[in-house]
Amino acid sequence: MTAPAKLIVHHIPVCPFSQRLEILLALKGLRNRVDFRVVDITQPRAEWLLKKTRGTTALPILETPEGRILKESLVILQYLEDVFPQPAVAQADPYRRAVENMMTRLEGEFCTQGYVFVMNQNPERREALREGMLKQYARLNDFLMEHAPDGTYLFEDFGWAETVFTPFFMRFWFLEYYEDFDLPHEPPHEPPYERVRRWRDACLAHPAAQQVSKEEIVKLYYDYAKGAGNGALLPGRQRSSFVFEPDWRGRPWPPKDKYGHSATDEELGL
Ligand SMILES: N[C@@H](CCC(=O)N[C@@H](CS)C(=O)NCC(=O)O)C(=O)O
Repeated sequence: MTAPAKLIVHHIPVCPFSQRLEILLALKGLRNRVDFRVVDITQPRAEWLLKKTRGTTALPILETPEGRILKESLVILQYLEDVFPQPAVAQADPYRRAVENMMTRLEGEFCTQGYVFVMNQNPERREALREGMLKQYARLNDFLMEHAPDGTYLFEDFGWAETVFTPFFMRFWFLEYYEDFDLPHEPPHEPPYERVRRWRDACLAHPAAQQVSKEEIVKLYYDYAKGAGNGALLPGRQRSSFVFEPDWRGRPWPPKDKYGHSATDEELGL
C-alpha cells in the first residue's frame, strides 16, 4: 500500500489520545509525514471543523488528502500502522497481536478511573477512588505476570500496548500531585504492583514518548483537579488552565490542595 501524500491530524496538543499518534510516528521515525494542526480546547469548535466532524467535538481526528475524516485514536493508530507499515509497531504474529489487543482493551476503564479520581471534589470518596485506581494497576500487573513475567515491556520492545498506555501513565502525574497517589512501595502489598511499576517506569522514560512533561501536565490539568474538564471555566475564573497564553512554562506550580483551596487566575499565573 502506498502512503497518502500528506495526512492532517487536528488535535489538542496535551491530549493523551493524540499523544498516542505522536508516539507511534516517533517509533517509526515518521513524525514529519503527518501535519499536526492545533485546536484550542478553551474555545468553541470552529464551524469548519464541526463541518468536517459532522458535529462531534472530540479530537484527535485524522483528515486524508481526499478530505475523508477518521475519528477515535485507536482507529487512527491502526490506520497509521497500516499506511506506514515499516517499521512495524504492532506484533505480526497473530497470537502476539491478540495478546496486545487484549491489553489494549483494558485502557478504557484504566483511563476513566484516573479521570474520575482527579476530578473528584468529595474528600470522602478519595479512599474508594484510590482503591479503584490500585485495582486498575493490579489488573495490568496480573496481565503482565501472565504474558510477560520477566521482561520490561509486554514484548521485547516498547510497542503497541506501550503506545496506548504511556500517555495515561503521564497524565496520571496529576494523581501523584493532586491526590498523593502512587503505587505502594513497601512490601507486602496484596496484590503486588512490582511488574506494572517496572512497565510504567520504562514507558515513562522511553525516548519516543517525551512529547509532554510532568510540569506541563500538572499545570494544564489544574482545572480538571477542580472538577472542570475539557477547557470548561470554573466559577470565578476568567481563563482556563488549558489556555495557550500565558505559556505554562512561565506559570507557577499550582497549589496541591485541591480540596481546601480554589486558586484564582492570578495565583495560577493566567
Ligand atoms: N475516544 C476518543 C477520546 C478523545 C477525547 O476525549 N479527546 C478529548 C481531548 S483529550 C477531547 O477532544 N475533548 C473535548 C471534547 O470531547 O469536546 C479517542 O480515543 O480519540
